[in-house]
Amino acid sequence: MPAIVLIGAQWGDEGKGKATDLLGSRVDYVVKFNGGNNAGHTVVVGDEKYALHLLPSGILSPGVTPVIANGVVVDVEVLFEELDALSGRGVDVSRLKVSLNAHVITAYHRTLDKVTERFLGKRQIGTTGRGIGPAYADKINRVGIRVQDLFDENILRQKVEGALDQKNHMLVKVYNRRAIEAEEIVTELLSYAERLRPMVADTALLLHQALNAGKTVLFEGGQATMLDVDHGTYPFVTSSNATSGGAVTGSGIAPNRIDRVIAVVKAYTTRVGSGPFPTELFDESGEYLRANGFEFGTTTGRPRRCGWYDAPIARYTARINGVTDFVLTKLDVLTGLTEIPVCVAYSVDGVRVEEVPVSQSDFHHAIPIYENFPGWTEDITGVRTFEELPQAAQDYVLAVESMSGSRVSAIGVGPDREAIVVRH
Ligand code: 2SA
Ligand code: GDP
Ligand code: MG
Repeated sequence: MPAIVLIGAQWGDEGKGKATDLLGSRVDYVVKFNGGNNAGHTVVVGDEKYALHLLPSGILSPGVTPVIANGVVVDVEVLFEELDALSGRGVDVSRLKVSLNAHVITAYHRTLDKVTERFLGKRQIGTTGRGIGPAYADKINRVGIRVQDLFDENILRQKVEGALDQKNHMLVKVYNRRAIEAEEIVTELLSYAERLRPMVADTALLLHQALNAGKTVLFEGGQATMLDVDHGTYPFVTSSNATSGGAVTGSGIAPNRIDRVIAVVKAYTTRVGSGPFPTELFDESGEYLRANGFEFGTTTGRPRRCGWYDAPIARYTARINGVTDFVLTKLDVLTGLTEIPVCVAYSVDGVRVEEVPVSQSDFHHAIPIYENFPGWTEDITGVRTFEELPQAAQDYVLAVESMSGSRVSAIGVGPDREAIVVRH
């Protein structure tokens, strides 16, 4: 199993951090290939709780080499803060490698993210405000700053001046803000170079050589399929490819090297930020899921919107990503419900639809068609085999599996590292 891609199946926060951490002891490299410090992964190890944003979750496993690949946008200050916080808690962070081709998030990206959101008013995306969208926009516009630019003062100055030309015009004329001085940005970025130097590498080559040497590499997706800039609920998405294809372009390894695609899917659904969400609940059931599942953003602390499991979304995820295995998380959060509805299809303008509609307005209008499953009351957090689960919980998992287009290989039954039932 040399190359494994692990991605989110829904709108994020499915428990990818925990799933990666679980596989961590069996892999040699963990690679972050998209997004930046908008991600939030919570991993619980014994009594210790770690919240990771920019660093891949694999950093917590001794012996693993964590890699920040070319597809990531890096806020270097945040990178140093996370590294310091982890080493302060005794985690060895010395093996981290950062791609020379990764793009850098600067102060002007963070400013633009915030002012643009404010300007959008009712139409705002609900971004994390970390500068992610503006940094990717610069990458696509070919005015981005890459990690390698921090090691060449002349080039860096030219690039920052070029990037700020248009932005300052916008900031002053459209947003009524002060212009940003290129020299301030250059000085800040140059101050990172020395500390960054030992970490930087041609990570595409490094990973190629690792795979050739028979090493196991885990590609850890940030955000999720429904937040993917191409395949998600555009424009209410993040600005990167969070699907399995993003692991290829975001790391420089070839598609035919991928052996397995694991999608992490919650036993219900959550979303933070704006955008369509057919199974969203506005009643006490939604409150129940939020309270029991502790559904608050790891990065921003925002309450997450909660709803029932959406099987068309799981099938869509299976198709777009080539999912070989699902990890179904947070089954324990459903304990205590008398009845558990599952969305099996949608009704769009009175017509039954089995697939996620490609039209944005159809998806906005999609009304879930539910099938109800009996709940259970037994505490399942200590369960470690499928057969030990209450019959109703087993039936729920089997029903969800049969609707979702791939096998359920593991089931999360609690936040702890060990709280998992492995089936395959
Ligand atoms: P951005 O900041 O440009 O990526 O925001 C665009 C949309 O992507 C959503 N998004 C996320 N959704 C779920 N979890 C994310 N990470 C944090 C977490 C979120 C937090 O793990 O809890 O702490 O609030 C994440 N990152 C981006 C975002 O809500 C926008 O809808
Ligand atoms: P990620 O962004 O996909 O890594 O997920 P987050 O870390 O943002 O959110 C998932 C939350 O669920 C974290 O607080 C995890 O500790 C927690 N979690 C993961 N798996 C389980 C599970 O099976 N049961 C419960 N109750 N919590 C879980
Ligand atoms: Mg998260």
